[in-house]
Amino acid sequence: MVVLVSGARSAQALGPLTLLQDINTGQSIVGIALDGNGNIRTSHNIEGTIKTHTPAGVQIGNFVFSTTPFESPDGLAVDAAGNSVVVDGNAFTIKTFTAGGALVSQFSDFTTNIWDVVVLPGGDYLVSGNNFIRRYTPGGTKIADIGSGFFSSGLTWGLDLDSFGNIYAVQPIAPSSIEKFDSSGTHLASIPVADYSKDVAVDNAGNMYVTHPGIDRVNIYGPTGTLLDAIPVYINPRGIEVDSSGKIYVVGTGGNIFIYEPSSPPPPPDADGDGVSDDQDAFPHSNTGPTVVVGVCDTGVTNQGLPNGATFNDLIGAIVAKHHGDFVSAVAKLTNDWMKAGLISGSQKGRITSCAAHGATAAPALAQRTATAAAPS
Ligand SMILES: [Ca+2]
Ligand SMILES: [Ca+2]
Repeated sequence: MVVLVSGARSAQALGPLTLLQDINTGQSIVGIALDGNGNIRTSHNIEGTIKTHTPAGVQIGNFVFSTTPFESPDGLAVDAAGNSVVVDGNAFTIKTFTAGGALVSQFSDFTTNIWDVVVLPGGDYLVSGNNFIRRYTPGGTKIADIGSGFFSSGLTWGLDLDSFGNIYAVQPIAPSSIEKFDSSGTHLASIPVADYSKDVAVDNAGNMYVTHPGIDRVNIYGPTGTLLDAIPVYINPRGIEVDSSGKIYVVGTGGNIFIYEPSSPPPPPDADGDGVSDDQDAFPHSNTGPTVVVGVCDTGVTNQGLPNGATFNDLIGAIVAKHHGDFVSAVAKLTNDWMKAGLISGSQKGRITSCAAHGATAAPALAQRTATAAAPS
């Protein structure tokens, strides 16, 4: 038997961090993104270039972003095609380049500075600016305004997404915080962090890695803001990324790309928090209610989790029945199996099958259950 844990993810001990690489580019860096091949793209604000390095530190790309000091690359992202999407902070423009540096498109819908950009799974861009996050198509059509009014200092800097598509945005000036929104823009939480923060990266477990340039430090916070660790980073850390294996990439105006590895990498995503990772879970979004409920009938029997990530309610909900009699016998078979396995007693089996047999209340819910079970998860 598996004991279900609550849906909230707990803070993970990362263990001591090992510095794997120190790549000195010789040029001040503000933004960083990882491409689909694990290579590192960086924006160099003083030199006006975008560079690509392998994780081993070999430079494999370098193109001129701008030759005028009034235009300067800031945050950057890499889209699914491998293009560099770059914030031109001073020119209030988003510019998209091929990996080789050919300009693909650009747009400006801004009257003040913009700071960071992320590419959403569907290809749209999220852009942070003074007191806003906005969603655009790559062509520059505004889709949505997110977070207006949540940034009391009037500034929004670094952006990142977690493995569930939630949005994290840095409010940099004191009192500094990470503002968290769901993928549709609903505000979820305001998480206090140390003051004067620049960028944020989020790992699989929901831990947040925040650069604090004023104190030359990266702080690591658990999902609810517990300070887990602090890394001294020389000098002036700005952009930060974390990859799916838990490696941390930090850049700063000192010109270095530092790559750290935690001794205990974060666990893979587990959306329903039942201890079975999404890729192993028969029901990644389990019904984890406390008791077995059939239709509108609460059996009072504990809703247990099984080793494959299914719960009793998941299995009952997944029954596809032609008519009510079919449904009742499918429930009887399931509960028989559970009783044989020693998971429930005979009287608990009786309570579940009795609820299933209550045709008058179970019938309307049956249609809904069947529709849900048939829909792709
Ligand atoms: Ca799970
Ligand atoms: Ca599950």
